[in-house]
Amino acid sequence: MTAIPPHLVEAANELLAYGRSMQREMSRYEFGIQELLTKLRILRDEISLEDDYNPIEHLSHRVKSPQSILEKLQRRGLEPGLEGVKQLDDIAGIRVTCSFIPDTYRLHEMLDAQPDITTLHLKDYIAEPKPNGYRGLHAIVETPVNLSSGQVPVKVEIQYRTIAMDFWASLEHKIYYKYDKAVPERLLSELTAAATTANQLDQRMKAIHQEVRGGS
Ligand code: 0O2
Repeated sequence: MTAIPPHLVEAANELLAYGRSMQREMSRYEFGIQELLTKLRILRDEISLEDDYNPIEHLSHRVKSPQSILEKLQRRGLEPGLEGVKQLDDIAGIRVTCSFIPDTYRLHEMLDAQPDITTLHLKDYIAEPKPNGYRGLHAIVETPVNLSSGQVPVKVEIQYRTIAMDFWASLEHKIYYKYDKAVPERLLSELTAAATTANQLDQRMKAIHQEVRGGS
């Protein structure tokens, strides 16, 4: 049997070590997500109990896929590697789908008020939608995760949307990929108009809800 040349063994070991550190880094994002999901579930259950009202319709989460990470690193002109990854804010993501617009702000404020959460960046695409009509409240937050080796801060992007905002964004996302990002102009205008309709629905549902609950 021919011996494997030492430089190849060394290269393989380096690759394995790199893979392990990448895996360790990615697992931290998953732990950060779990910490925040627990906080959001506690808020949901407490509000349900106190106010007899559930402000969260749906919670979903994801760690960005390697392909999506590579694409973003390329777009930003960052090195494809651990250092580049650390510069991205949305490797870990949670989506909070709420019933009504005020719930999105309320939940963000409640999380932000917790002592172990720091909001690093807030983008209010509800007050100022994107030109295509996209709406949502995006918060990049940092939370500590306690590992066996000590505490590490983890960044997570939380997107708060109403059901109507989420419905619109899901369809827009599907259309965008179906047309490989070259969506016909007519469909783009239709989508922007549909975003206005979704916003009108949100406003009307909010008004009805507030009337039913006596303005609370
Ligand atoms: P995924 O699969 O959801 O992670 P960038 O990410 O570089 O475009 P930035 O400033 O980092 O820009 O992020 P921004 O503007 O806060 O929004 C990023 C995320 O918000 C997107 O993530 C989408 O989830 C959502 N989003 C923003 N704009 C739109 C939009 O016009 N339509 C839809 N459907 N979603 C949008 P990713 O990384 O694109 O994808």
